[in-house]
Amino acid sequence: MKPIYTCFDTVIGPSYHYGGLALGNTHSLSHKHQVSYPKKAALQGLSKMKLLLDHGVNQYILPPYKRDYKSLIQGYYDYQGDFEDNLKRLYDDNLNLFSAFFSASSAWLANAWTMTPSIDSVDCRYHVSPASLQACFHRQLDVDQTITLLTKSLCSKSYVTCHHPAAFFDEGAANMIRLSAGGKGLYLFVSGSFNTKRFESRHDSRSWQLLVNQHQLDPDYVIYLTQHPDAIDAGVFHNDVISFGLDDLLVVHENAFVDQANYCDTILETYSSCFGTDLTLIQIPDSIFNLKDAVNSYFFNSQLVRKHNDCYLLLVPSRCQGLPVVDYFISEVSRQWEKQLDVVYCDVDESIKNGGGPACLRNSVDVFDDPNIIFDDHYIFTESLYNRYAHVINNYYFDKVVLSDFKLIEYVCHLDMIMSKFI
Ligand code: SUG
Repeated sequence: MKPIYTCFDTVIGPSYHYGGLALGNTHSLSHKHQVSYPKKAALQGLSKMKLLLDHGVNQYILPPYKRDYKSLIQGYYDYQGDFEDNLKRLYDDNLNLFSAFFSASSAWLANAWTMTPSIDSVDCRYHVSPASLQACFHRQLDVDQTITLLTKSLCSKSYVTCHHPAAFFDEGAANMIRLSAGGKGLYLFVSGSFNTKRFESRHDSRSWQLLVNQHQLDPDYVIYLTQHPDAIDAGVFHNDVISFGLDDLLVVHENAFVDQANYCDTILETYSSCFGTDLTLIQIPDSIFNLKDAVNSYFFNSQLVRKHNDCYLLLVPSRCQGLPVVDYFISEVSRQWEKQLDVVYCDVDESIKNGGGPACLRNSVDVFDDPNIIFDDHYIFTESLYNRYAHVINNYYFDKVVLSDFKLIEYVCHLDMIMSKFI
C-alpha cells in the first residue's frame, strides 16, 4: 500500500499568551508579556488545517490540551488558602511560574512525540515516543496528557506501541526528518551541541539512540547529526527552524550542522545506497540568507506535505512573502527536483511570535494501512468539525489577553468553560 501522509494538529488553546518562557527561542523571548490575541491565533491554526484539508491531506485535529489550573496553583501552595487569593498571590510571587501554568504551549505538536511507521520496524508495528520536554518547565506540564492521548484515545493498541518518554532531553519530531523513496524511511536524527555560548541546547543525542532501539529501526537507515552551535546561539532551538525534508527532498541552511559538508555527502551517499535513487539536497547559502534571517523569517519552518496524487505542497509562513530566499528556493527546486511542488503562503504569525511556525504546529507520520484502523476516527478533521471549532473560537475565545487577566477567577472559569465546548 502507498503511504498516506498524515498530519495532526491541536486547536491553539484559549489561554494563548506570550510568556517569554522558552529556552533559546528568540521569538518567545522578544514578545515576552506583550498583548496576545488567542482568538486570532486559534483561527490561524484552524485555517492552516482547513487549507490542508482542501488540498486532500489526511488531517487529524485534537482539542486543546486541558490544564487543571486550580490543582496546579493550589498544589504549589500546599493546598493552603483559597484559589481566588492564590491566583493573585502567585502572579505577584512568581510571574514566570504563573505564566507557565497558563501556557498554551501544547499547540506546538511537533514537539509532543516522535512516531515511526510500521514499515520501518523489525516488529512491523507503529511506534511512538512521547517527548520528555525537559528543557522547559512550561512544556513539561503537557507530557502526561500526551501520554494519555496516545495510549488511551488517539492510537490503536493493536497497531501502535507507545514507549515511555526518555530520561534525557527530547523535543520530539521537530528534530527528525524522514527521507524515503516511497517505502522504508531513512532517518536524520538531530540533537544539540554542548559548546554553545548563548543558549543551551534542548535535545540530547541519547534520546535518539534510545528511540532507534525501542522503535526497532534499522541502524543502516539512521544518520545522527549535531546542530551547529552558532545556529543554536542564533535562535535555532529546534532543527525545524533551519531545515526541512520529506521523501527525496532535503532543504537545509548551509550552517545548520556541525561538519556539514561531510554530513551532506554522507546523507547523499546513504540515501543512494538505501534506495538506489538520488536525493535532491538544496543548501541555502549563508551569503543570501543568514542565520538571523532564517530565524526571523521562519522560512525553514515551512510545512512540506505529500498529497494523495504524489504532488507536494509547501506552506510557507506569510512573513516570508517577498524574500529573495523564496525565489531562490523555488528556482532551485524546479531545476533540481522532478516532483510537482505547489507553494502556498499561510499566516500563523501569532504562533510564530512565540517561535512556532506552520511545521511546529503539526506532527506527522506516513501511514501504510487504513488510517482509520490506526487512529481514532473521532479526530479526523472534516468540514463540519472545522465549522464547529470555528464557532467555539469565534464565540468564546478572548480577542486580547495580557497575563494579568488570568488573576481574575472569572477569567479562569471562562477558560474552563471554553474547554468544555471541545469535548
Ligand atoms: O518550545 N514556544 C515553543 C515553540 C515551539 C516550536 N516548535 C518547533 N520548532 N517545532 C518552544 O520554544 C513559547 C511559550 C511562551 O514563551 O509563552 C514556547 O513555548
